[in-house]
Amino acid sequence: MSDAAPCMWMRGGTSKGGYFLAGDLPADPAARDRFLLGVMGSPDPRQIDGMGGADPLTSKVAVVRRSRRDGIDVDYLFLQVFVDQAIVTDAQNCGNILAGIAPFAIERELVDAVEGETTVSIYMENTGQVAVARVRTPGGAVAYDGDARIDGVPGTASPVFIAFKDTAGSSCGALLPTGNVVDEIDGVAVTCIDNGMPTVVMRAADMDIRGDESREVLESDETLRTKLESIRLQAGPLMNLGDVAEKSVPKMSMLSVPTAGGAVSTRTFIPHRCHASIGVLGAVSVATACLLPGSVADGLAVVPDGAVRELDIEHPIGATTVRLETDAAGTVTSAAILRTARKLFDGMVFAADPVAA
Ligand code: NQM
Repeated sequence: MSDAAPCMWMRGGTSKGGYFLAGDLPADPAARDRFLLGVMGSPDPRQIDGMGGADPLTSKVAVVRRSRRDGIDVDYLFLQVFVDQAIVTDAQNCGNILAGIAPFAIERELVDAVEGETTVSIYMENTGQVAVARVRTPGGAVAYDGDARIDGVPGTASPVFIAFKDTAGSSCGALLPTGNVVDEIDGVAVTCIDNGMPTVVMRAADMDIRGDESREVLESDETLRTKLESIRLQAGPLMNLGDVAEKSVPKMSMLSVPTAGGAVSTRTFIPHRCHASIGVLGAVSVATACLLPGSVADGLAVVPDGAVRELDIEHPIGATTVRLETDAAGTVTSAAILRTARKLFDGMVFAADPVAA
């Protein structure tokens, strides 16, 4: 096993991680995962011997290759490296790390930059869907500075516009994988939905919280965490995800009335830590639930009318705006989101041996 590889560290949206060309990593998935555990310094709650930031949001990896698929520029595989367990999982997508894929692909010359703006079509290997990203490329080089702002990231940066199509049932096979708009698990009404991210949506009040608590308060609530995990382990098989004990899906999103003029307020566990904000595809899935008559969001969410609807999904540090397009029947047909990304480091990354760690 190699103990070093070329790597670019990037912030993608409100997450951060290592971006690799597929050819720079061991081809065998077990050897690759072992190497990546060493890169991040996992398993260790502090990830002190690696690059991970002791948080699932900063312990992420993108593996990128030139695509052989028609009309697709690059293939992107997302890997979540657990912080305190020796687990690397491809069981979910990540729309935040996705924000760095087009810049990375241009930097690594997988895609030629066009003067002004470059469009990159990305096949998301985890779920077999396509995202199209647009990035600023003045003078044929990626611009990182700009005036776009996203909640959860200080300052401004160059915009990355991302559009998704056909995300319904990305991992679960259907938008509503249980066949129901609402199910009851442990006496709690839940909407199990997958519009890009398998998510169990429930009302905060039904989980005995207000819904406006901080990440720290919720993470220290052992009763809440135990209830959430019990519901999650039962929801996994119902959502066609099988045994989810060692998977990072489904996410658990608790809703309450919006407090800042948005569509709905959220607190989301991903699944064992509370998200500092909310994931991109997690927000798309929650926003989609808000449009479903009879879902647990019905009566809580404030939803605009029209074929194109912008929903601000409020979270602990602001809001994530999701733009949904719907057909005549009100079914969501596509989603779009604004992110930013930044190159942080480019060089060789060195990995400790995770077994010795
Ligand atoms: O939902 C965190 C993140 C994510 C995932 C998580 C994401 C998405 O914020 O598309 O971006 O839910 O594990 O990076």
